[in-house]
Amino acid sequence: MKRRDFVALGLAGLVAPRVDRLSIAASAPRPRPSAAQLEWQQDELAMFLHFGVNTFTDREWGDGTEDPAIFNPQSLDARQWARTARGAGFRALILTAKHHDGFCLWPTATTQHSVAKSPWRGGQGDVVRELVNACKAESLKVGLYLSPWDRNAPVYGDSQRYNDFYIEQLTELLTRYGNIAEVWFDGANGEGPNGRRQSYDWARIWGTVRRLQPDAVMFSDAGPDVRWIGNERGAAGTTNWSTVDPAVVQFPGAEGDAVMRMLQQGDPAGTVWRPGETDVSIRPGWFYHPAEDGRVRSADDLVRLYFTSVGRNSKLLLNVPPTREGLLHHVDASRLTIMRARLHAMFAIDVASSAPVYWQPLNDHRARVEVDLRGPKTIGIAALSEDIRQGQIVARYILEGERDGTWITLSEGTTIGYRKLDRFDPVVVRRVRLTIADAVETPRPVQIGLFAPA
Ligand code: FUL
Repeated sequence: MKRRDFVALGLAGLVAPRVDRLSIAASAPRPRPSAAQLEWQQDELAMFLHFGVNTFTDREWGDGTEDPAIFNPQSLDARQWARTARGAGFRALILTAKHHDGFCLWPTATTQHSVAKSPWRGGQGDVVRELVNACKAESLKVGLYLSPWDRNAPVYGDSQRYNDFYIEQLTELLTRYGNIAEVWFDGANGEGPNGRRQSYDWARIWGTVRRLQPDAVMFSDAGPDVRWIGNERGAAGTTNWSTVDPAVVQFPGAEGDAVMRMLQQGDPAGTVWRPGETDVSIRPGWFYHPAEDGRVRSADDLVRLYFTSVGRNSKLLLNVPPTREGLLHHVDASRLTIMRARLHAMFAIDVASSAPVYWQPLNDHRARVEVDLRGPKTIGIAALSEDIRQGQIVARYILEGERDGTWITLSEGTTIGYRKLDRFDPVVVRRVRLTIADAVETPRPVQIGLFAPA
């Protein structure tokens, strides 16, 4: 099931917002990432696990009337999830502890609608606990998705009572299982015009997470720490600032063109650091459906997703849904292994790694970096990075290579941020230069990695 889709807006027609330097200068100092946000970004890859009653009913959105007795993953092995993820280079697992159907994957005191009423492990099971143990064993971080929209809770729509109920669920999850690295707040709501109207107490919800897990990052359309990227297709904006204007997206599920643009592109004049997370599934659906076994993304497609997410200053949250047995499907697992091998081979040799680099400031907003490759080198991929500990400032750049004494353009772009990956036609060059053609602050050196064509 899809959320709002940015396609409707005509992504191709988007123009990078003009950088208004005067308004930026007036609002100094520029935002920088917190330690938790920095680590979140450097992790690059997290795995999403959509699992629950939908896995057994073959649906994407359950309606809350499911019988807990259907939940019975005979061979559930969270270690297999964690081992697969780690082997493929993922650093965190994020589980749907509760999806919109309200079924809880941990034995909660807040409702009967949970694993405790299922036949799995004789009603003694706890998927969250098994996930946490597996992550510990494989040195992975843990993230939890707790759907705000709940189609089972009788108090949903009775705002005060549901907020209390939700806080209680959150408190259980954030106090029983040790460190939680990311808490995921989904913005979906399918109640429709005649449905129940719940007004969420976001200030209280976010405050509870900060208090109970001060090092966790909170994800939602409105952050506060990391933001949704605005689509579920795996594509961050080619212009993607990690700063946003918080007034534009004030709560999860906010709609409108300005909201979508802010999610996709951020805002160079934004007053808060809120980098974008790109969530996308390895299969057409978020939950496992046997009929989709033949529609798992290819390894090439997964590599492409890495370029359009991590390679556009975002983070990739790739969903790999466990089967009814409670295992990652072997087809999905093998695609991940091949993806990792391809990425590894692609970025194994940086021909610029030991090359002398010359840094030349041109004026307050322009600068140039030149890399002398000391001999002809065939390249087809560039990896650019700003030192985001200092914030993000590049607004436009041109990358050129010197071939037989003439400079030719290899790629051009707007933002760089944590990592910008550009692919271009293979070319033999001796020198490469990056011109920062516009920056919102005095330019600082940008790191350049150069790799053979893949
Ligand atoms: C959406 C939900 O409605 C989908 O079921 C899924 O969980 C996705 C990640 O977010 O808003």
